[in-house]
Amino acid sequence: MIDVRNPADGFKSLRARISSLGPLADGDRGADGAPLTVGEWALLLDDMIASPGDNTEALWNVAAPGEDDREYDAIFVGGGASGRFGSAYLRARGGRQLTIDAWPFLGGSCPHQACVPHHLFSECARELDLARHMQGRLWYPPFDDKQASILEIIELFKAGRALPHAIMNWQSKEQLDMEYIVNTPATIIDEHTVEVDGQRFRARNLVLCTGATTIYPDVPGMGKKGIYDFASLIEDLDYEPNRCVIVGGSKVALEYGSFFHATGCKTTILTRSPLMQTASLHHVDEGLREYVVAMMADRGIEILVGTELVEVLGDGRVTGVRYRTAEGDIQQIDTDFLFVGTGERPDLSMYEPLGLKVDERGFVVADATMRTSVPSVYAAGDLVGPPMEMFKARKCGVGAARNIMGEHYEFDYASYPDFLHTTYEVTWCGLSEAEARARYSNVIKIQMPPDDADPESFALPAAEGSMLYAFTRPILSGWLKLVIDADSRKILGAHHVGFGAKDAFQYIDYLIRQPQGWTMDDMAELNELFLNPEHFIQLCRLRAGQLNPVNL
Ligand code: COM
Repeated sequence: MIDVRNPADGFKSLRARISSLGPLADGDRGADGAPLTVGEWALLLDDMIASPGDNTEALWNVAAPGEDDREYDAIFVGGGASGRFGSAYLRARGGRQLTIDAWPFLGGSCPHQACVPHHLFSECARELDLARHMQGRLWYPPFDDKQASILEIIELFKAGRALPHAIMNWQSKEQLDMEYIVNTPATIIDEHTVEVDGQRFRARNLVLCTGATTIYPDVPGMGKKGIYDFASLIEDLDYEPNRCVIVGGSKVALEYGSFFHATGCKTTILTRSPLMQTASLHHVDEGLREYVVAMMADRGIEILVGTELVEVLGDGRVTGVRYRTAEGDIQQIDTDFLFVGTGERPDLSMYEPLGLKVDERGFVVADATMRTSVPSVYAAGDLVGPPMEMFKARKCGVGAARNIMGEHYEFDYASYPDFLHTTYEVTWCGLSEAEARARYSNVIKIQMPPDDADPESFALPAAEGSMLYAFTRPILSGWLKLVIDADSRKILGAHHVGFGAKDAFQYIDYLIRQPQGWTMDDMAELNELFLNPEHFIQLCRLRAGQLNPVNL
């Protein structure tokens, strides 16, 4: 083991080893007797990630005897978003926690293979889309479809990911005062006991936060080279794909498909259900869905609905796929890159000693306090099912911590705002128009462009990020809708495709879920900074004078 907690003990050799790994800026050179700096952590983690076989020792950041001898309130198994945020909260409440992760860093898959690279890819997709659309106009040069390399963007991410990892370890130790052991797996002994790095630790509670991984379809040829999911794409891609087929219609399929296609890698999506009509997404407004899918098709992405992958072709490496069409015949596409976006499931084998209740899809059953079927054992994050989103993981982890520390805290993670990226931000919260009409008798909507306008000539919504589209091809500038109960004037749902949409939705979601609701008049009282990406404030103000509001 390497003790990273006590700078006096064995630290000189660790510091010397880190110095030998690469150059350190002056501000990142730790003084003798001082804890590791972010720069030192980054060098160490970069090396551990690049050469795991040479770096098998666990990193211990655990209180020494006499420093804190209290019983642990919780051991968090997994130090991703839920484990790290739950640990930080529990520690901030004065409790004692231990967080364990098999990777050498905290933060989990998010900064390593999932959300952080995905956001980098989404930003690339957006930039590339604009550059391609604007080519030959203003200062935009001609767009060469082969100018963006998927491999190069992934290499860029991998070269930089040790820094976020370093911040997670440094912040968790130096600022959040957490105890952790990383770079070694945990073994569950019973509902209070975990073995890690050859030692047993006991706690009042366990919080299970080990996430989920992609399920691959069970079809012939699945083991070939050239087949990736969001995680193996980062770790294993070693060539530039020229043609992409995506199997599945999940969020991941839309997001990565939009990215691959924007780089110039022609992409086909094979999906059983129409995009955004899968069971894993809820409250999707049909108008928003149609705009999203139409804009993906407009970019040239081929979306084959009702299809099923039947075989992966190739001698060792993927050269094509065969699929069944909606009509039942078998077709073939030549491709050198198959991406799997069929959803994720947890591996629960390590929890067998606990006898946890599991639902029909394979997720751990937990109630709104995050308690599992086993007293004293909590579960959080992707382990308990969708949404596989950051806010839910973090709030679940914090919810478990709050309950462990004696508060009664419930988090209904089944009701949530949602989002995805194509080359746009796509956000939605509250009810879809159809859901609202099923529950309320007098529903109106404020929508841009309105149903009776020609979107090719109606240049709204337009604001940050969409002005160039609005002035060159208005239909590309986005789409938005507010769903309102005209009787109470309360906003029931908000749906937006565009840019900057995510920022607004964090607050709109909260406001419309207040017990007293959030009316179109409340919205009209906000001070909008013109132009703003949502337009909701000024559009509500245009209608707020009406005693009996109608569609806009
Ligand atoms: C974010 C990881 S990249 S965590 O949620 O801060 O732990």
